[in-house]
Amino acid sequence: MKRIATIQDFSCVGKCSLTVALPIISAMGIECCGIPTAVLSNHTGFPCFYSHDLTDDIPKISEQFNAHKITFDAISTGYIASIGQMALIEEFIREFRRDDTLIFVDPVMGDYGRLYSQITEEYAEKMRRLCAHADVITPNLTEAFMLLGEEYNAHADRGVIRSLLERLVALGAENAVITGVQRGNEIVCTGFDGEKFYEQSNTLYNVSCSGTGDLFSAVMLGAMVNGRSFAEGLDLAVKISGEAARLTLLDPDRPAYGVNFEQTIPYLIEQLEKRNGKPQ
Ligand code: PXL
Repeated sequence: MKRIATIQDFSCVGKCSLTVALPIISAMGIECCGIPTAVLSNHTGFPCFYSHDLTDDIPKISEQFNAHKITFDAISTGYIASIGQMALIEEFIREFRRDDTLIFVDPVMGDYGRLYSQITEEYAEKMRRLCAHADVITPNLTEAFMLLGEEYNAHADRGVIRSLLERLVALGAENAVITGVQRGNEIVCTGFDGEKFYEQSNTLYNVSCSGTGDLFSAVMLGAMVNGRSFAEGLDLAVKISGEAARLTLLDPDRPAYGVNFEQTIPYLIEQLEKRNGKPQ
């Protein structure tokens, strides 16, 4: 079985990060080793939250992984709780990266032109460095502008997106995706592999909730670890996050609690079976 190490926070309430990545990657038939960067009572989108930073635990966890000779087919990162963790995560990647290990960085920093609580310019600078080590990065539009040190522009057209992608790849990542760009009544994700652009769109559902980007990344990562190409991973991730947005909108519970990924899992399995054939 393939094995992924994913480094992001554990938020007890408000579906995002590990509580989304673990079930999704498991449903894709991959072992998921979650390394928590922090434990939060609830994600930072709530008016207040309790956060217990786990920076000092990261080297102790990797020491044990080394002692047990644990290897990973991919290492991914999501929300990183503090700047001090960036260097430790870079160190983790250096230690556990083999020639064929996929490094997948979701530079979680903000959305809709606004940065999440606790994210600073210095944080963005460190995130830029982390992205340079990656095979795939998946910023949303806010994060793409932030990585490039540019002012946010919500009305980025296709030309602007392509130019951002070219400059993101020039930062050092092999492949980049800009997720969740609104164009009319569609939501568009565009990928760039250094040569070709790949555009995938879905119906725009008028719902804003935490975890949609984390779900997108988990699906794309899982698909690529299962041997799918960058373009195939992008296609699947757009389909699954679109369906999750549709189901979240139908859910009478407050979307502040996060994306309805749970009821999207049967659709994910259906899409995987369509692509791979049913397991015997
Ligand atoms: O989904 C992004 C995310 C992840 N983790 C935490 C967050 C957020 C967005 O608000 O607060 C803790």
